[in-house]
Amino acid sequence: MNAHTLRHALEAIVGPAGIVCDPERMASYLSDWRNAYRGKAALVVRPATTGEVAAVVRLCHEQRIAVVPQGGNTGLCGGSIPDDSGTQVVLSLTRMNRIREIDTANETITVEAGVVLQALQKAAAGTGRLFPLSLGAEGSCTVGGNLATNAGGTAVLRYGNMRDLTLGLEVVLPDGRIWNGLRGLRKDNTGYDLKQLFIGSEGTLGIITAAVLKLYPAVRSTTTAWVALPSAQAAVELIGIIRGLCGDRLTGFELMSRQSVEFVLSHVAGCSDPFAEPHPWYVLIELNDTQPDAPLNQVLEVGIAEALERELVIDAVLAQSEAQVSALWAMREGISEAQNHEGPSLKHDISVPVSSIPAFIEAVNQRLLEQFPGVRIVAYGHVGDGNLHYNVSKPIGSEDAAFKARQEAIMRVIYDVTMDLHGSISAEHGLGQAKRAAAKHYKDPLELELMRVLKETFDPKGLMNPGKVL
Ligand code: FAD
Ligand code: 2HG
Ligand code: ZN
Repeated sequence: MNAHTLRHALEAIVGPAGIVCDPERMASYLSDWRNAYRGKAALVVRPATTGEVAAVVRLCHEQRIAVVPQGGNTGLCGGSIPDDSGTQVVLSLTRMNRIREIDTANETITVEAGVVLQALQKAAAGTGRLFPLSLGAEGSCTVGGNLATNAGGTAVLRYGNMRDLTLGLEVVLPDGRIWNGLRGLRKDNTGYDLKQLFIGSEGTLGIITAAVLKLYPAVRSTTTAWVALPSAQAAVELIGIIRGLCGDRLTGFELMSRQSVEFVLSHVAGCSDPFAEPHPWYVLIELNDTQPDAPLNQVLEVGIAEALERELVIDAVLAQSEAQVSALWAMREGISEAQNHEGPSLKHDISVPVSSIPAFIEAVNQRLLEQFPGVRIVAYGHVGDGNLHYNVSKPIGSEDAAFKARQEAIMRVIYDVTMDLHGSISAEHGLGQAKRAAAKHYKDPLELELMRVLKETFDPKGLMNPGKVL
């Protein structure tokens, strides 16, 4: 089928509003927001219903055309970007943006894959409930992308990641059949849990078109603190103290190195250092409660007082207003963007057991600075989940190209230590195209073999997001 015939066949399914084929309008679908990944496509198709997705996928299956699912295109591993053959079809889910049902008695919400995370949060809030997934890209990323990457974010400590928040899925399979698994059941032991195969599969097993997600009671009290620490080890001890006092009211515990904060102070408008002096490490702590006027400040103050006594904390401020809460979170959420202003950011989204975080940082810092003098280490992240974004920026004054040439060697140092500490080379961003080769190198061969068996079973023609994950 030539490009002209393909366009007409797809247009007959989705109508003219569902086709993007002029180069200017296609551009935003063909590269990511950092411009780190770029591709070409035959065209972009934007179906508006599950039936249309199924018909598009069926046609592509018959014609052996590869399909690249795309949501908000905020992913950090190039998973939603086509290759450079110009033959693949990008299937954007953004027109599938309906909230299908809110069942308050069952505490569930059924949404289509193209619903933007922030719109989902607002719909939940409108019923006095919470949808807890929260991340920096929430104004643009979609539920389908969150599911396909098993997104994490800043509230995983209390509520879990996307896997934990999902009860049912509707999926268009690679041959165009529709699997209706939209069940809102909290208990269902009728064999293998198929939805979990699609969650985190990054569009390689099928296209998620809708989901039944869990709702939680709205948060009515919040306390937020910005705390300076002498070391990462102190952060690990502090989280133990705070969790012991607060239990699951501890919602966020985000670690940031001084370098991370300095980048934000230099590049993100309106941010200012809460302390007069610089300190080696910071954590942003958030406690939530469903009770109004819960005494969270007092509990946190008790924890911080104990930590001060044990010299685990240097200084701390508790936010006194909504504006201060937002300002502290803006510092944390601004790191990713701020780092882009300092040249290429080599991203390493690793996890190790929480207890191994200090050993990880010490070993990698030492090896990197020995082997690559002057590199700037931007280590931060969801330390309560054992998840660090151990990103690296080039030495001041050096060339981007020279730095990028060292990418592989830098990555090896970081991933070798990660594996020594029984960790993972992707905690929450997935593999996409960025970490496909690394996964082949570092993942257990038996696990890879089983993944390949699954891929071949679901997608024997290899048409679903080829070149990603495996
Ligand atoms: P896309 O980028 O469009 O796609 C991501 C992957 O999912 C691709 O492989 C794509 O093919 C596949 N896909 C998309 N939709 C579907 C579908 N309907 N069916 C099947 N496959 C599909 N991630 C975190 O986990 N935690 C964070 O804290 C976090 N913070 C971020 C902060 C910033 C500033 C940015 C830019 C990104 C951040 N991310 C984070 C990464 C990203 O936002 C998430 O991975 C998000 O879940 C991707 O959603 P998306 O709709 O943009 O997906
Ligand atoms: C975060 O936690 C995101 O801010 C983005 O996962 C991390 O840009 C990154 O490396
Ligand atoms: Zn993150």
